[in-house]
Amino acid sequence: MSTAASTSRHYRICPLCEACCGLWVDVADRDGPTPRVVRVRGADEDPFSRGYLCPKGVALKDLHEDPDRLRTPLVRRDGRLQAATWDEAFAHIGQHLPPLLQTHGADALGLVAGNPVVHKMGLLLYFARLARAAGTRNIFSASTLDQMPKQLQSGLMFGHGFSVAVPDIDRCQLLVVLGANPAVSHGSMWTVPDFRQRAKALRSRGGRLVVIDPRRTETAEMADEHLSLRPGSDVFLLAALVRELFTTDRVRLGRLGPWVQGLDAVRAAVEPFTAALAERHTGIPADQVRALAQALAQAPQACLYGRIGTCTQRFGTVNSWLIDLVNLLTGHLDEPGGAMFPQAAAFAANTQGPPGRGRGVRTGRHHSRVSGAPEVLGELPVSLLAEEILTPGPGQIRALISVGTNPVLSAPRGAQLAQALEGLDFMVSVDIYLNETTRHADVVLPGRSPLEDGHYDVAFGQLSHRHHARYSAPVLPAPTDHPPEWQLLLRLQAILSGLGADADLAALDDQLLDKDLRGARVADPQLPDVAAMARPLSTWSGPERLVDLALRTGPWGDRFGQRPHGLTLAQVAQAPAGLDLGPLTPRLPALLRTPSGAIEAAPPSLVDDLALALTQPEPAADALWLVGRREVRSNNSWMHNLPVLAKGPVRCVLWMHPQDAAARGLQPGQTVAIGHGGLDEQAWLQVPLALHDALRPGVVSLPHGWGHDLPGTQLATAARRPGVNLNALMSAQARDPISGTSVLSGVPVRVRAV
Ligand SMILES: Nc1nc2c(c(=O)[nH]1)N[C@H]1C(S)=C(S)[C@@H](COP(=O)(O)OP(=O)(O)OC[C@H]3O[C@@H](n4cnc5c(=O)[nH]c(N)nc54)[C@H](O)[C@@H]3O)O[C@H]1N2
Ligand SMILES: Nc1nc2c(c(=O)[nH]1)N[C@H]1C(S)=C(S)[C@@H](COP(=O)(O)OP(=O)(O)OC[C@H]3O[C@@H](n4cnc5c(=O)[nH]c(N)nc54)[C@H](O)[C@@H]3O)O[C@H]1N2
Ligand code: SF4
Ligand SMILES: [Mo]
Repeated sequence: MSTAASTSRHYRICPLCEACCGLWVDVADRDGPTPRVVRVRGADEDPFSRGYLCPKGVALKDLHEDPDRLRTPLVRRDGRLQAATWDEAFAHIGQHLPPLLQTHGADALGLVAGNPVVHKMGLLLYFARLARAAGTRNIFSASTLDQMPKQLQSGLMFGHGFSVAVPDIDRCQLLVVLGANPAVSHGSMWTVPDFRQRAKALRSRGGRLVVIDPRRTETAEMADEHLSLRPGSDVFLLAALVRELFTTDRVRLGRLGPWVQGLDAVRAAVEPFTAALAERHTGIPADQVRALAQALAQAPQACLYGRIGTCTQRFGTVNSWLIDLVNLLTGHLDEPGGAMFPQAAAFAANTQGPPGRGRGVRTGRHHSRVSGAPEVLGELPVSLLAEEILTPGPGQIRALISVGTNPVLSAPRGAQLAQALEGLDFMVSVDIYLNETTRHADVVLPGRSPLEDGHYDVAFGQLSHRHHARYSAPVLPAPTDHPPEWQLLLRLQAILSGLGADADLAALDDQLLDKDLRGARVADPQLPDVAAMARPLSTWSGPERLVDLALRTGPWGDRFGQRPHGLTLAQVAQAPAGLDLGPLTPRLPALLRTPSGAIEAAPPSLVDDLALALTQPEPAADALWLVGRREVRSNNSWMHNLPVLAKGPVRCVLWMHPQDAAARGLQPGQTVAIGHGGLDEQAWLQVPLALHDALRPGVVSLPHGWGHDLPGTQLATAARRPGVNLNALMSAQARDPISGTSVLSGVPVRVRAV
C-alpha cells in the first residue's frame, strides 16, 4: 500500500511478545536496491490489537538494522567461529552429526528450543517436524522455565495441553490477577493486546481488578485492590479459596455439573487448608482470604488468572490446577466474562478428533537419564540439560541443536551449562545472534529478520481473548541467498534422516505434507481425498502451505469447498489487517479430550502433591525472598542489544524494601552482593541497589536475562551494560516435580554490602 511516492506501508504481526499486536511498518524504497524501515506504529485497522504497540514493537526497526545480528553462517575452524557459505555450513553438519549419532544412538542428540520459536511460524511448525524425525528423547525447551504447569494441568483436567482457559476480559466484572504483571509483560498464556485499556474499561463499567503479588506492580497500581503475599506461598492461598467455597456452601457448577468428576476428592484434599493456615504462609489476613472467595463466588462474571509467578514454584502445577478449580467451582469456567477456552481458526489441536472424549495427557513415558525426571508433553526439564551432557554413560548427550534459545542466561546455573556445551562433540545453533549460548556452537545458522518472513500466529490463536485470523506477508524481501528458517530446520531434518546435506527440500516438504494430508483425512474422513486437498494448497509453500491447510480444515475453514464461504489463507491475507471472528464462546463439554469424557477435577497426581504442601515449613521471619521482574524495555535475554531499548537508566538493579535496607545498613546506589549458603563466595553476584516500598518487606527483586559479560559473543551494545545473571542463584534441581518446571521465584537469599 502506498503512502508517499517511495514509501509503502506493510502489515506485520509483532513477533516479540504474546500480545501479537498488528503493526504498520513504513518502508522507503522497498523494491529498490536499499530498502529502509522508516518507522513502526500500531495498526488501527487491526480488529484484534486496535492500534496498540509498545516500545519493543518500535524496536523491530533496530532489530532489523542491528549490525550485530548475524546474516551469514558461522563455522568453527581452528577453534574459532568464522563466516562461511550456506553450503559449507550444511556440509560441515552433514559430515559431523550423522556419524556421531550412528555410533552413539539417537538419544545422543539433544534438541532445545526457546521462546522466539513460538513467535515464528516457520520455526514452530518445522521444529516439531525436526523433533519427530530426530527420534531422540532428549527434547527440552523454555516451557520448563515457564508455562509447563499450566499446560500440563489443562491437559490433566480437560484432556489437551492447549485447552487453556483465559480471562474473557471484555465481559468480566471481577478480574483477579495472581503472579502476573500484564501491564508490563503484555500478558502470557493469554493473548490480550492493550491489557491496560481493557483493564480500564473493566473498571469504568463498574468491574473490579484485584492483584495478588509480592510487589505492588504496575498492574497493581491500576487495580482496585492489591494483596501482597509471600513468594512461593500461593498454594496455601489457592487451596484455602477452594476450601472456603465448600465450607460456605458456595460451590456452583451450573451447566457443567454433569461433566465434573472428582469433587469429593477435591473437598477432602483441601480440607486441611484453612484460611488461618493460608494467613501464616502467605501473610494475607484470613478474613481477606475469605472475602476473596466470597467475592469470586458472588460476582456475576469473574475470573481468577494466574501466570508465571504461580508456575515457577515448587507447587506450580498444583497452583495452576487450583486456579482453574476456583473458576470451575464458582461457575465462571467456560462462561462469558469468566475463564473461557479460545477456539483457534487454525491449528486448534483441541478441536480435532471426536468431540467430548479423547486420549488425554500422560506423563512419564520416559525419564531423564541422570535425575529420573519424567517426560512431560514430550519434554524433559531444561534445567537438567547440563547434567545430561556432563554425565558419562549410555544415552549421554554428545551433540546439541539449539533453536532460538539462550539457556546459558535463561536457565538455572548457566555457568555449569556453558561448561557442558563446551564439552559437546558437536553443536548447531539456529539463532540470530552470537551470544552466551551460541558462542559454544560449531555451526551457527542465522535466522532471517522477522521483517523478511511471513507470519501467522500458530500458537497464540489458541490463547487469544477473542477469535481472529491474521496473516502478515514479508515486509521486506530477504537477501536472495538467505534461506528462511523453516528451510534451515528442514535441511537439518534431511541430514538426520540420512538424505544428506544437499537433499531436495521441496520434495521432502511435499512428502511431509502428503503425510499430514493423510493424517487429516484419518482424523476427519469427510474431507476430500488427498489429491483434491493438495491441489489448491500448492499456491503456497513451506509454513504458509501448512497454515492454509490448518485454516481450511479448522473450525471456520472452507474444507476445500465443502463449506463455500469458509476461510482460506488467501482470504485472510487479503484483509488489510486480519479478520475478527468474534468473542469467545462456551466450548464444554465438546472441548473435552479426557479418556473419561469428564472434567477431571481431581487428577490423582495433583491431589497427592497438594498434600505435600502441608510438610512445607512456615516461613522464617527474617528471611529474604528473591523474585524476578520484567521491564517494558527488555525481553528475556535477547533484546539488550537494541539501542532504542538499551537507552535510559541501568535496569539490572536489585530492588529492596527500605526497611530491609535499613536493617542491613545498606544505602541506595551502593553495590551489594547477593547469594546464598549453597554458593561459593566468588559466585555471589554484585549488583547496584535501589529501594522500593512497592515490594513486600522481606522480598528483593532482580530481573533475569542479564549477564552479557561473557567472552566470545558479538553483542556490542548489550556488553556495554552487561548486568548480572540472576539464574546463577537458581538451583538446577529445584523444580516442580510434576511438570519439571524450575523454581525461579521465592528463592531464599542473603544480601550484604561489598
Ligand atoms: N530467573 C528467571 N529466569 C527465566 C524467567 C524468569 O522469569 N526468571 N523467564 C523464563 C521464561 S518465561 C522464558 S520464555 C525463558 C526464555 O528463555 P529462552 O527461550 O532461552 O529465550 P531468550 O532468553 O529470550 O533467548 C532467545 C534466543 O533466541 C534468539 N532469537 C531471537 N529472535 C530469533 C529469531 O527470530 N530466530 C532465531 N532462530 N533465534 C532468535 C536470541 O538471539 C536468543 O538466543 O526464560 C526463562 N528464564
Ligand atoms: N517487557 C517484557 N515483556 C515480556 C517479557 C519480558 O521479558 N519483558 N517476557 C515475556 C515472557 S517469555 C513471558 S512468559 C511473560 C510473562 O508474563 P507475566 O506472567 O505477566 O510475568 P511477570 O511480569 O514476570 O509477572 C510475574 C509476577 O509474579 C510475581 N511473583 C513472583 N513470585 C511470586 C509468587 O511466588 N507468587 C505470586 N503470586 N506472584 C509472584 C512477580 O512479582 C511479578 O509481578 O512476559 C512476556 N512479556
Ligand atoms: S506489546 Fe509490544 S512487544 Fe508485545 S506484541 Fe505488542 S508491540 Fe510487540
Ligand atoms: Mo516465557
